[in-house]
Parts: sequence; C-alpha cells; structure tokens
Amino acid sequence: MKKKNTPPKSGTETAIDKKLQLPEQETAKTIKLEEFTADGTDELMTTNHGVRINDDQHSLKAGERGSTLLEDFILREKITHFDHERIPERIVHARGSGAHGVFKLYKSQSAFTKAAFLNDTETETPVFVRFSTVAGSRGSTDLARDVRGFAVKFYTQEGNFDLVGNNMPVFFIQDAIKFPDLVHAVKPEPDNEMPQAASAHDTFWDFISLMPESTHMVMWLMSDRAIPRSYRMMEGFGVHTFRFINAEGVSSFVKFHWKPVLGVHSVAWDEAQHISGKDPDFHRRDLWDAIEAGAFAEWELGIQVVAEEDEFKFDFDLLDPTKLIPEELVPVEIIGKMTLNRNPDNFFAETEQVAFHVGHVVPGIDFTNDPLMQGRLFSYTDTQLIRLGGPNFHEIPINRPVVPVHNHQRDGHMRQTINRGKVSYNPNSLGGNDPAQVKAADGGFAVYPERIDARKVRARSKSFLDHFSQAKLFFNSQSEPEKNHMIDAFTFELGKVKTVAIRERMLGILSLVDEGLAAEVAYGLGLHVPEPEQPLNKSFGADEDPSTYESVLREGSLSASTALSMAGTVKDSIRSRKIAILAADGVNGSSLKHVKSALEAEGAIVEVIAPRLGGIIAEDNSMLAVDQSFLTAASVLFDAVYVPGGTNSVATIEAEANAVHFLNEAFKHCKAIAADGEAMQVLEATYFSRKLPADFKEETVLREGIVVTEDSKKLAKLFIKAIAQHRFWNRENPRKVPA
Ligand code: HDD
Repeated sequence: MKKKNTPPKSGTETAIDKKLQLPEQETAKTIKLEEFTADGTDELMTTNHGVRINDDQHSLKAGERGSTLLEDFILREKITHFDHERIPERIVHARGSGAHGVFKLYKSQSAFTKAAFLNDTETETPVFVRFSTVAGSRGSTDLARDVRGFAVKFYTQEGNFDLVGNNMPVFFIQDAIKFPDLVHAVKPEPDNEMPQAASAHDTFWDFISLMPESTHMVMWLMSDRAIPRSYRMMEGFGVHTFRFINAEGVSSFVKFHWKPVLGVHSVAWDEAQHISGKDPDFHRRDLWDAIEAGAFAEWELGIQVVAEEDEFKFDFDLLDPTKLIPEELVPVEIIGKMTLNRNPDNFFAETEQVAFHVGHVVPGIDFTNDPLMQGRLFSYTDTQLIRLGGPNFHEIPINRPVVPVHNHQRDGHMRQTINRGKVSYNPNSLGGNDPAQVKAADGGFAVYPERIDARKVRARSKSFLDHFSQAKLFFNSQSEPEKNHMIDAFTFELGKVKTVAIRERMLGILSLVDEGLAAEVAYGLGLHVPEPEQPLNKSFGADEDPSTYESVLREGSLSASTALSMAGTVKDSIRSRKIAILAADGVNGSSLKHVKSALEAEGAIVEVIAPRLGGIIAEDNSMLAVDQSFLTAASVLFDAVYVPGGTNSVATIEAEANAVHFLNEAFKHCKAIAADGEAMQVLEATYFSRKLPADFKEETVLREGIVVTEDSKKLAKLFIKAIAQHRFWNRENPRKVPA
C-alpha cells in the first residue's frame, strides 16, 4: 500500500534544534540531512504545493489536437521550475566532485590550539569534501592540466571549520588584488571563448611571464601534480600560514597538509589527453566507484607548527603564499585521519550548493596577515551571494552547522528559519537578552589580539621579493622522469602560445630557475634563451619605482627537499587499482580466474575485456562474464593489463587491432603488463616487443614492469608487485615512443 502523502517538513528552528540537541551530537548531521531528503520511493506525485497529480504525461489542451491552455498550473509549474534549474557556476573551481566522511584525531593538539575537534581524540567530526579543477567550466574534463581544489568542511561541535586548500602548497600571486587578473588570464580568451580548461594559451603565459612571483607555482603546475591519477592520490594543502591559539592564549603559526594513504600518483600527459576523450568524468567516477566499492578514500592530516617567536627565522616570509616551509626545516606532524565513506545523495543539493569559506574558522584557529588570505576572507561570501541567490545560503542543508544557530539576523531571500517573537535586536529586555554572547572561556570566538602599529600603504614587503629560490628548490627536488615531464609540459604549453615574444619572455624567466630547463624548452620551441627582460616584475603601482619591486635572486638554505617529489611516495599496495584482462573465446579459464582472484584479493578492481559483450567460452567450456568490449574500454582507463593464454583466445587478441593498440598504449604510458607464456605471440604483435627483457626474473620485472611466465601463481605475484610501483617511467628513455 502507498504510504500517506504527508506535507514536506519545514525546517523550523525549533524542530531542527530539537534534533541537534540530541546527546549523540555526532549523529546530528545525518539526522538533519534526512530531515530534508526525499528518496523518491513509495511516494505519491504532487505539485510543489502538495496537490496530488493525476496526469504528468499530457498538458491541458482545448481538444485533443487543440492549443494548450494557460490555466494548466501543473504544466506551468513544471516548466518554470525546469527553466530555473541552473545556478551560476563557480567563477573558479566550477568543475568538482564531493563526498562525505569523518575526521578522527590521533593525538590531542591542546598544546597548540583550543579547537575542540583538535583536542578530543574520541570525537568523530563529520566532513564534506569537494575536489575540483580551477579553470574549466562545470562540464569540462577532469583531466585538464590544472591545480586541483581540495576543500574540506569540518562540521565541528563549535561550528563549521572550512579548510579551503589546493593540491599544491603555494599560489600564483601574493596579493588578492591580482586574483581577478590571474583568473581572467587563465580562463578561455574572451573574444572566442577558447581554449576550455587549459592554461596553454597566450593570455595565461602573457600574465605569468610578467609576474615572476608566480614562477614557483608554475613549476608545480607544469609538474605531474597537475594531472593526478585520482583525487584519492593527491596531497592537499591549506597553503596559507594560519594561526593556532591554545587555551592560555598562546599563538603559533601553522600550515595544514593532507597526505593520501595511497601515495601521490599521476598519469602521463599524453594519457591525460586521451582520458579527456574516453572518459571526461574519470576522477569523478574513480572517487564515486571507490566509495561505492567500500575502498574508502583516506588522508592523514599533518601540521607544521612554528612558534610565534620563530616567525622571522626563515629565509622567506611565512606570510608569503608563494612559499612553502620545507619539511626538512619543520617536519610535518601527522595528527589525524580523514576517511571519505559516503557518496552524496544528490549532486546539486550537496556538491553544487556547498559553500566553502576561508573565513569559516572556530575558536583556536585564526588568520594571519597573508595578503592573499585577507582578500579571500571577503571573496567567498560575496561569491555565494550571487551563486546561491541571497544571504541565507547557510540554511541549505549541506552548509548548516551541526550545532544550533541563534542570532538576530533575519529575513532575506529564501529564508527557511521561522523565528518566533518580537525581538530581533541586541541588547534587548523584552526577550531576556537572548541569545546571549559567550565568554571566550566558554567557547566564544575571540580574535587573537595581534599588535598592529603601521601606516596605511599600498605596498609589498621586501621579504616577499625572492621569487626564484623555492622554484629552484622544487625543480632540483624532482626525479629525472619528473624533470623530463616538466620540460615536456613547458614545451607543450609554450608551444601552444602564438606570440613569440611571450615564449621568449618566459624562457628568460625559466633561465633564472634552471639554465638546463630553459635550454631544453627553448630547443623544443626552436628558440634561443634570451636574457631575462628587465624589469622582470611589471606589477607595481603607477607612482612607484620599479626597482623597488625587483626580484631578489637568492640561494635558499636547501638545495633539495625529498617531500617535493612524488617518486618517494609509492606504497606497496594495489588497492582500488583498475586492471584489464584481454580475453576471447578459448581463453585459459583457470589462469584467468587465478590471476583475477589474486588481484582482487589485494583489493584491485579487475575487468574482463573481450571482442564483444556478454560472455566468453573458456578452453574448458566454462562461461566467463565480460565487463567491457574493446569498443567501450580503453587502456588509458586502466592501471595495468594482463593477457591470459589459450590458443584461440591468443589468436583472436593478436588479430584484434584495438587489443594490440591497448597494449601499445599501456606500454607507452609505462604501465605494468603481464602475459601468460602462451600469449607471448600477442606481445610480439606490439611495437614494443623488441624492447622486452630477455628474461622475466623478479629484478627484471620490477625494472621493466613486464612479466611473462607459464606459471600463473608466479605471474600473479610478480604482476602485483609491478602494479604497486604505479609506473615504469624509465621506459620513456628515449622519451618519444609511438602508440
Ligand atoms: Fe579560491 C573557490 C582554493 C585563492 C576566490 N578557491 C575556491 C575553491 C577552492 C579554492 C578549493 C573551491 C571550493 C569549492 O569546492 O566550492 N583559492 C583557493 C586557494 C587559494 C585561493 C587554495 C590560494 C591560496 N580564491 C583565492 C583568492 C580569491 C579566491 C585570492 C579572491 C580574492 N575562490 C574564490 C571564489 C570561489 C573560490 C571566487 C569561487 C567559488 C567559491 O569561491 O565558492 O570566491
């Protein structure tokens, strides 16, 4: 029987507050979201005003073949709502994916901060995370070369704390007033709206080549960090230096880090471009599928804490967002773990409407004078006002704190709360002066009383002028393959730039980072490396002397920092990696099944790919299910590939151009490849057969990433070890491999 159609519950303050004041506070978020959820099952269809609908298929007409009547309120309501379904996409970070989860603290940080969620190791703090690219529109590809947003909303018992970071620890500019210029430069060019989700065009590099402060960040952007294998395999950074304040009022500086449990991994640039065509939702799907499969995404939260008295002990300024604190100088202490374990129920309601803000802090966490951070404190509320349509966006379920909200703010577009009584001002006597302000000792937010004694100026501190030592540090810290990828990335991006003067100006800047890098990129562009243009920096006020803004060339105290390379983050795990098995009728079913279950036992996701969908009949006449055909699958969507034996299967695969292409591409993108001894003839049909190792001992496999053996037990063991290494970048030497 259909259940009775009850009117939608209104989110009155009292109803919600009752729920939120349950003793089990950590369940409050779930309860609150359910309050607003319609699951679409076993429900009767109504209009938005609760009237039951009898016919949703036909509009009201004057006769069967007559015109539609204006009186049809059901049609009008439905079409009007549809016409208004879209809201403006985010001006930056429009393309994103979100997930729910929890944060659990390992060890109390009360020595540094009084923030309750960083003090109590018993509390599980609910979180919502949104990952994003920066430049592309909402429907653009996940695999653009770009910075990734990494925004975390902690629903703490003291209110929401948003850590609105990126997967790179520094930023392009030092002052928020340059943000609109940066974004205008990187977005599609305004005359023809091209290119989409790409920095490889004239306006971006024009701006960058005139702004040497962006050099460190573009080194990160041209590194493989800009093309992650998965959101689950990215680091996250709060970027700015924040303040911690403890219960005694003592403040220290802090940088936040997210370290992925699966290590930090990327795809190859050629692969990224192919994925953009084969599956532009690649990262979104990866996160969604992993969570659905129970392979929850995990990061450890790390902090670098600097005592207030050590503020000036570094050869860079802690307030400068183009600088990081090398881990060799201040180690990252791991303090907790975040697990993303639940997909959103509704993309629009949650992922699209979530509103992050750097200004959402809780007692114990405060801002610094980083001029980029200060400008962000304005921008995020401002952008929500246009995007979400008014000042009540905090009432949207995904944005609500899990603790009650009481103040005298009232009314405005789409107000949900029904405030009772006459009193909406403070102080008052008519309402017993409720709600009451809260003493700092009882959890009221009290700002850190930083001493300020200065003149008002539009200027930049001289301590912000060294734009190159950390760019050098980053380049010097990369492994050889990572450096090669950066050279290729600069050559690609500048190769897409049409204006030769911009290419040359950028080469001049690169020569200040590393002459070898500049020379290699210049070679690819068919140019000579010029002397850097003077003055380097074109970012100064009209009445200022450019020389006061000249970059300082300084040798930093470190020549390399291991934490800056991804090479050292390989974990001995193939959990949630995607493996393709290429098979056809006549396959050796027992070795296929053995290898498949060995991979699955290690947490990998294995798919059988065959000439057609349905099933294949193995040598022993058993039927094996097919997951994808060669038409729908592509090597770039997998981490590794295995070809089992079986005479007929091997002959079919060898003759199938898509299968041979699959293997060639997997080789080109440096992935692990395995074949039963019998399937050697398939490998011989590839262009890389001449590069196969003469033997397939463990050392060879772990160097080359290719395993061929008759023994399927040995094959599974070696293949698993090879996949865990992620990629065999040494195959790129010599680098230009056809596919
Ligand atoms: Fe920003 C969104 C991260 C500088 C202005 N930013 C946004 C998002 C992330 C960041 C992850 C997407 C949040 C989401 O998923 O909804 N932004 C950063 C980082 C920065 C940074 C790490 C430098 C350290 N941003 C920055 C500046 C300004 C902005 C300097 C402006 C002065 N950012 C915005 C914005 C956005 C935004 C226009 C667009 C959508 C939104 O806020 O909600 O206000």
